[in-house]
Amino acid sequence: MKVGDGDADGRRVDATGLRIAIVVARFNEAVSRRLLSGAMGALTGHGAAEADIAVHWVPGSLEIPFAAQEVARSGAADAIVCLGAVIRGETTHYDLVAGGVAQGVTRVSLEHRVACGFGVLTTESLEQAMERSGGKHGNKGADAALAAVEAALLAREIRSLPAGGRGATRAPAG
Ligand code: INI
Repeated sequence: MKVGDGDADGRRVDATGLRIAIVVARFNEAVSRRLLSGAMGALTGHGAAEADIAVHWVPGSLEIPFAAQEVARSGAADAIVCLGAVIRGETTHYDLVAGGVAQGVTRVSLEHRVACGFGVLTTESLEQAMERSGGKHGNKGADAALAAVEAALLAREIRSLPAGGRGATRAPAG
């Protein structure tokens, strides 16, 4: 198997033994709880032990990057799943929150080299958020959880490759 190869559905998602942190925003809590439920179900359904999953609540999605950063700095998690719901409503605050959380989580992931799944919904309405948190458009919490596991396993695999060895990236000759 080459690095990045998947199983039948294209994913490598055996979460057995992984330490996983879920950072979830209380804002729009009804939606967040559905995302959390989807994430927990996906993780335990793919082998993660409940005892290996820590759930950290934050006030709103803007606080997610900070909490994710603290988890990453502590070294307590192999993967971090970020969950929240940013719903446009009538406020321009939406754009600040939606942009801030996406950029912040990406930054934490890259700077701390920890896999982060992004399950923060950005929707026009509560109805759309419901549809994406266990409704007709699936559960983005579950998707984010599996994405984080897949990325964590990929990182583990890449880091275990011998430097300059077979399968590692090399500069082309000449
Ligand atoms: N936080 C959310 O998670 N979703 C939202 O839709 C939202 N809106 O629309 O304002 C929201 N705002 C709160 C924000 O995340 C912070 O908690 C707040 O600004 C305090 O720092």
